[in-house]
Amino acid sequence: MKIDRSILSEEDYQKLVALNNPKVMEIVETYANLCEPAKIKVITDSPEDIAYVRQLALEQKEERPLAMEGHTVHFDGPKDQARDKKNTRVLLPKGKKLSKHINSIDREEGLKEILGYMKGAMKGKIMLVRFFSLGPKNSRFTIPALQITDSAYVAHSEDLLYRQGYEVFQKLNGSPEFFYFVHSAGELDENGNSKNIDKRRIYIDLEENRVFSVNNQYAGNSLGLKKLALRLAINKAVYEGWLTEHMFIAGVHNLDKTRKTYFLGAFPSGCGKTSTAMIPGNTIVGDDIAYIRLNEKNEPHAVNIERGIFGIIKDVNPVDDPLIFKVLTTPREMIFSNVLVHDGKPYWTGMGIEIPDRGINFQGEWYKGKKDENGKEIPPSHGNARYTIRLEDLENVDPMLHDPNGVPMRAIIYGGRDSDTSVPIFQTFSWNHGVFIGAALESETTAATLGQEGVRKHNPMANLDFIVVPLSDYLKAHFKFGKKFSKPDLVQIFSTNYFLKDENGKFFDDKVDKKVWLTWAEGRIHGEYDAIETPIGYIPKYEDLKVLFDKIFQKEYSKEKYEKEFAIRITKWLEKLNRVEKSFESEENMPQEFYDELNALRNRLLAAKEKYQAEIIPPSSFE
Ligand code: SPV
Ligand code: MN
Repeated sequence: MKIDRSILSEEDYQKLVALNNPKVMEIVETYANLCEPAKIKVITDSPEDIAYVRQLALEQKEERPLAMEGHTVHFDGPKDQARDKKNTRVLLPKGKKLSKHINSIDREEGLKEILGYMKGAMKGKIMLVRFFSLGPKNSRFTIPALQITDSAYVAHSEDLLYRQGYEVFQKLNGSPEFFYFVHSAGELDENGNSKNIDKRRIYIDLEENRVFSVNNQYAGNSLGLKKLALRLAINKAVYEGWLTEHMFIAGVHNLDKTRKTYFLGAFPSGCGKTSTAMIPGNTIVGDDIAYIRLNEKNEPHAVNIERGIFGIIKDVNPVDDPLIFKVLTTPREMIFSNVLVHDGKPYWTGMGIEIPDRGINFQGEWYKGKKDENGKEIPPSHGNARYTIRLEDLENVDPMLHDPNGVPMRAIIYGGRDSDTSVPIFQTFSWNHGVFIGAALESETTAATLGQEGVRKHNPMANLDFIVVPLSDYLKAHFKFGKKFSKPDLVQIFSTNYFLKDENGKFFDDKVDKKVWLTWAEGRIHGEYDAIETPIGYIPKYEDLKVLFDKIFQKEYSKEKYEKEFAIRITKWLEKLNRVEKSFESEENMPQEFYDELNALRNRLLAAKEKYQAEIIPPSSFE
């Protein structure tokens, strides 16, 4: 190893040697020499090594202790509060092409740029070398992952969110088959935040299954295992015949708790994915990223590649999210990020108690009415402030979380933030119809990415930010996957919309109402309810929803409301189809199934418009 041995202790060196993996050695050597850290620390799965990282985050002031035992807070810089889509690019080798929706840069040019930014980026800092397992260990789903970072916050977060994997690397027997991530927060300012935000870059190198990330700290940009690994895994899955999705996994229970059916669901960031996975009465396997593979009987199974939640904290309160709220307010190891801190206690918007009018937040010293440089009032906590916890800390964690075989997938939900087009829930007619509905997903933007909020954007499978292959290849992989199932109807695909508004601009539904839609969907899979066939798919019958609202919430559900929210808005749907068609217009080699489904849906809508001579058709018309 050609490395300055004064920065690597014999003990740490031996931890690397024990892996007997030439590629690991080469990577550590390369990036130690490039980034020039003052010290290299190799972290195994041992409790002492794990504790070292936790302690280092405090010593380096990347995290500060809060009053409650185990709780810490981390602040990202004012301009580093969400994923940076603009500066996240796929390194594109000469001659390769990608969709216009996917940011890319010539591979050689990009490598030169980002490795240039990484040169000497760890001067005076400690380079941490960490090993993880994406997915349960000892499983055909497992992908080993190596993280190099100079941020103890990044390494600590990953410890809460992922399964430790030094042991997995030991079992690799020297194989070079793993993902790796090199991150540096870069030069830091007096608050410990990345200084050169204009040089923030996240570059994805599919040729080498690696991602470089520099001059940032926000987890969605910095943590290799999270959205950076998601991108590498999508590429791997699409060409190997399985799926990597931006999906939660949950066990949906029927009301008398005699049955559990596993649902997966894709929602754009900030659109109810975690809260759907956390519906009371159900169990959670994961809230963000799933790998889905067929077993030997051609039945799809899914695993959560994570073991924790990096969740949006806004509006987490004892009424809407009692189980998460309890975790956030009791002693345990966990990290708050970008909340307001006053007297050692964390506060956030929508927590259900009064927030103090001063404290420390992501902008530093904060007081009520304080304005930013553009004269805009600074909120006490950022809209994308988050908590990082382990799933096992939740009472409703599913017992199959670490099962190496995953859980059987029986349903998928696609849902976006849609104020005026689709109904609260419908069931698609087939796998292909469902894939089309996923591909046609649109959503109004939220605080989870930098940029304006509330703009309608096309977001296929809620995965667009992470798709690094031509969209046509990605969709083909979906259509193909369903064809292999042992039975064509093994998986049912549903669409939800929690954000539909009435004529006065008010949400039709309460947040908690999603339990009714999910309970209905679970029943549909087991043949419990009849449904109404409409041009967009099967919708629930009023009588069934009335009973469910009564049983679950002892709430009256009026026929009048049902007729309004489940009306088929023909014109709005046709407009949506036009937008989606246009969005895919420039894609080459689109799968025929996509156009078959698009045309069939459009024709069904037009036929209904003709038959009922109306633009908005209430559900009773279709009965
Ligand atoms: C998301 O934005 O989809 C998240 C949080 O899950 S992040 O880590 O920023 O991706
Ligand atoms: Mn996500």
